[in-house]
Amino acid sequence: MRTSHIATLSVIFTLLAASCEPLAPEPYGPVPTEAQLAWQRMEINMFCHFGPNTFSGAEWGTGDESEALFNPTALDCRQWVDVAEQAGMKGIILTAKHHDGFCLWPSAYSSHTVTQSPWNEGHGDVLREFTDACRGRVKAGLYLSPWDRHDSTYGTPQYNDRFVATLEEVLSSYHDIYEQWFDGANGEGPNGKRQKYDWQRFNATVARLQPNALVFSDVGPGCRWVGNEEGRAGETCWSTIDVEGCEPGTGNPPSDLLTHGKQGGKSWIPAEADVSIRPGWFWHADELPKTVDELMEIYYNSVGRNALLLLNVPPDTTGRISAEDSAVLVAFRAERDRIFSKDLAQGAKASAWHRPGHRAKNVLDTAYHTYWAATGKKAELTLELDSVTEFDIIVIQEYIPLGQRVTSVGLLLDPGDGLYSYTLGDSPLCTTVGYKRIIRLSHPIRWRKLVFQFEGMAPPVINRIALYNSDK
Ligand code: FUL
Repeated sequence: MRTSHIATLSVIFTLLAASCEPLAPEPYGPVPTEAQLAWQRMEINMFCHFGPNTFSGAEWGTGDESEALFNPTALDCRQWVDVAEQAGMKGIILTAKHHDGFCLWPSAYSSHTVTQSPWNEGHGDVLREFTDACRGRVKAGLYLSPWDRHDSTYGTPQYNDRFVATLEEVLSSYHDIYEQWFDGANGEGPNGKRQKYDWQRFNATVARLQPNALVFSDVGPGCRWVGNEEGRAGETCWSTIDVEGCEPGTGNPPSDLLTHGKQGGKSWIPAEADVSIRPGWFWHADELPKTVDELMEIYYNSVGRNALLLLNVPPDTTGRISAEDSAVLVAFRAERDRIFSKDLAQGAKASAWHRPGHRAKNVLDTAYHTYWAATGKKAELTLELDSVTEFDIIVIQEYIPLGQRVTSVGLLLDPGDGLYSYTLGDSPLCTTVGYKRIIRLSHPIRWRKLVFQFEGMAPPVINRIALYNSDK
């Protein structure tokens, strides 16, 4: 063959190959950063409230309690990590400094720290032990309360300098931090004054020293408070929201807006649902953990509604997570595994109009980055199951790297003759989907051919549909 023919053929082949390449749809609206996506995929993380309150029985320390209070008898941060791993949690956030101002590390900017406590004869460092224990196993995050009831400069501009110096200290002395948790609480300091927090500087300090860390606050910028402490996102829950002019704490948007987010909002600030396994945030001898059923309800209302669940599990006075709490966490994990280990949609035939290369069958595989891309804002996807199947839970995931688009999902039960279908219920199955939506049906359905009806602000992009039976 002549060289010119070979060249022509190779151009044709290249063009053909290019035309078969799946063309990714354009992103729609704001999209998550890589760090936000990785964070959302963690799904359930652990919160650890630990400090002088653990020993005094208080929830909000006054700031003048003696450092002698802090004396865990058998601190074991590796045990926290063991429990988190067994419970299927991917990260742990520790209260390095709560409102009482006590620092769990030997801070150069405070004399109200572990150094002044009897624990390890003043040579201990909980943050060191915590971040070392997390390394390579789960991600570590830090809670630092700007509200400080101990610091004498609180209520003056010097306090902001001190808080920034403290942040710099913790963010540069330990390992990588995946989330910096800023509590919006803003009460009075020891001199009766309130502080005007310099949020811009606080956020910029995190961005400079831990560029991959998400900043949690009531209004982000990394992730936002869900607006309640019950672990409940809205039935409609957008990861988009408008927060211009808002500030954590005093300048918060209405909690309803935080719970639901805003369709068409300008910023991607997904919701984090923080809730405690016990009535209090800190460990108290007379309190008991929630039951598995209560935790499952929380799971459905948070992870199942496009939020991340941050479940607080407070270590006790020994410095370990109590046997009651770890037992219920292991049972909570076992219950999730029991329900969600067998996807009944596997083996089904999926069909729909689709953009080239992004076929309907992609909703059935477990690869994260393959998806079905619909051709219009209203789109149907048919799942023909192997046989008549009983299910009562439907899980749907939008491929959020291309934005959150879906505004409603309905389901038709097709008798298979193509002539007519039954609508399931009068209303759609759900409104928003987002990263993950878990729909619990009021009663199990036995059917074979299902037609999902999607509507979106832009053509839906779905990376997963799965069916489960909670009874089996
Ligand atoms: C609140 C605090 O006042 C509570 O003590 C707890 O730390 C909770 C997670 O945030 O704002």
